[in-house]
Amino acid sequence: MKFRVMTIAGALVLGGAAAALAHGGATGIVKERMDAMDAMGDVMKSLTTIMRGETDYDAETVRKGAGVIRSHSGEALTKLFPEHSIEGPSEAKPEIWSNWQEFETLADQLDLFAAALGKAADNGLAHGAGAGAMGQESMMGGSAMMSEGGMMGGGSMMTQGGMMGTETPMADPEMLAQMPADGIFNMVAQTCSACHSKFRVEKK
Ligand code: HEC
Ligand SMILES: [Cu+2]
Repeated sequence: MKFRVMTIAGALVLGGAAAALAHGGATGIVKERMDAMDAMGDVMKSLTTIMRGETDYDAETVRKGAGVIRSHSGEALTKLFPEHSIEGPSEAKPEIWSNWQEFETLADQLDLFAAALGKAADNGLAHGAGAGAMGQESMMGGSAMMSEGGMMGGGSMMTQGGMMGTETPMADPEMLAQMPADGIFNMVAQTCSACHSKFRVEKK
């Protein structure tokens, strides 16, 4: 008994140390934004299993997750990046501040897509609940709409590549809210990646 308690306590301490190490001992605003990013990472992880059909579809979970992402996007995100705040273990690139407009646009895009995901939560998956294999396929393809043919009612929405380009105009929120949840989820995920590939140092 005593041993077991000690083991749990030990695990807790180790867990804490691992978390601190993961952030490389970051403090202040750098730690704050890492924590915010991690919170979004956790949401994306749990929503991924839903979008792939590996977990039962639950609109409320999707809505809540979208809300968490939204709370860390837009201005909430950009205000965690005061000019040249690259102390210690930060993986932020200096390009953030020489391309601030683009960085801001991506943060706003995340807000837009997260809001749309919240609204689209009730739409469910493109191929219906339980279509695991298909869901997976759409995750991989990065575009659920592709295989939906005319569902989105127009070719322009299909070419997501163009749409995710940072200079492209924002999509119409009403239109986004009509999308299957996994489709808009992919757009959220692509926004994370777009910003990371440009503004975050690659992990060694
Ligand atoms: C507008 C740009 C931008 C967007 C959008 C963005 N990130 Fe980040 N993210 C960053 C930057 C920059 C860093 C590096 C921050 C640092 O180390 O100082 C980062 C770091 C992270 C980290 C590592 C945190 C750590 O502990 O060091 C995770 C996880 C992460 N982001 C997840 C996400 C997820 C998930 C999304 C989308 C839901 C997302 N990010 C959207 C810019 C962005
Ligand atoms: Cu970290």
